[in-house]
Amino acid sequence: MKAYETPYAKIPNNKAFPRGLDSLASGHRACQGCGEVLALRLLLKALGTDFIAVSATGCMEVCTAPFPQSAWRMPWIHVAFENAAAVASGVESATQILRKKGRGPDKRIPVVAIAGDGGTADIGIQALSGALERFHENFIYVCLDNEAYMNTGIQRSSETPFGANTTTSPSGSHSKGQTTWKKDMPAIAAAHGIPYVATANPAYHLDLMNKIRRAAAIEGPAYLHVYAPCPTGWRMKPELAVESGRLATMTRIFPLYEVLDGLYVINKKVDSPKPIEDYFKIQGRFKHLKPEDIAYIKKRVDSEYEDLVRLAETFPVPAPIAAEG
Ligand SMILES: Cc1ncc(C[n+]2csc(CCOP(=O)(O)OP(=O)(O)O)c2C)c(N)n1
Ligand code: SF4
Repeated sequence: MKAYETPYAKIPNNKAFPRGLDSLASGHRACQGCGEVLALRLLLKALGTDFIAVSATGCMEVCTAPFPQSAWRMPWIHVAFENAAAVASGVESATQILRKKGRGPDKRIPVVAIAGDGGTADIGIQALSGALERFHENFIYVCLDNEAYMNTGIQRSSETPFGANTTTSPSGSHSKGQTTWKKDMPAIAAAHGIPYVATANPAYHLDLMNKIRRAAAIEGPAYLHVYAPCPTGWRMKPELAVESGRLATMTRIFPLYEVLDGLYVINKKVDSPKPIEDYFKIQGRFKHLKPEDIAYIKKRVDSEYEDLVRLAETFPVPAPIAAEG
């Protein structure tokens, strides 16, 4: 029981955060209304500056660090598209060795790898799997999932949702957009038996901030899968990023949950979901979908949500430790 008591005992739910300097400076170059940079800012604010960040190539790296400038107020390394997890795990091992030799800081320094869905679920998955398996003590991996390769021109990834129009999964007379379902990265991460896996969404900002702090508090690798609304790639009005985040969770498309040493906790139960059409109609990438396509997606979304509920109910986390809804 102790292993999964730890994150909640250290970081309780809905803890308020002090106002103060953002760890990500203003002045970055993300698009207007970008929900991904909002998520990144909240994550970094929750962590402070006592950590080391490792960024794969992707929107957040491109927008925050055009040489010679950087918006990152902590040690930050930009690595190649495919190897954020490998580099972060090497840095983590180096900090441990220095600590043991008495040459490093006397406290644990989290090393946080940050990558997009392409950098995580596609090209970076081998490095990620290796890092999770090596069980680094202070290793956190954050996938900012904007559901396509955005900074290179909205190409599909294995996280692009079924039916979405991208430049490489176009909709038209012979095609309906993306033909595959989202790769279930949180389940893949959890299958490595690591102590902490969570999904998060910047529309639920305290939940998101507490989750990264829990990830930093536990000893062992942690994986966070973060919903990252992208007005540009999703063909959505810039003011709707947070609204799309709320709808994603309230329609069950992006459920909020944690996996604590293999035990599932749903953080926001959605017993009466909002109509899934509300989510689709604000995003141009879904505008070609027909009622039968939407009915198919709804059926599958509901069935996956029910699987999650079953997982959470079959092996429940003891009540005092479970998250609030
Ligand atoms: C080995 C390699 N292949 C391709 C590229 C070109 N490239 C850079 S970023 C990127 C897409 C990144 O997509 P994602 O990880 O989803 O991040 P996003 O831009 O959407 O935030 C690609 C294809 C590269 N830099 N290195
Ligand atoms: S393309 Fe999307 S994720 Fe990238 S900076 Fe623009 S809005 Fe943000």
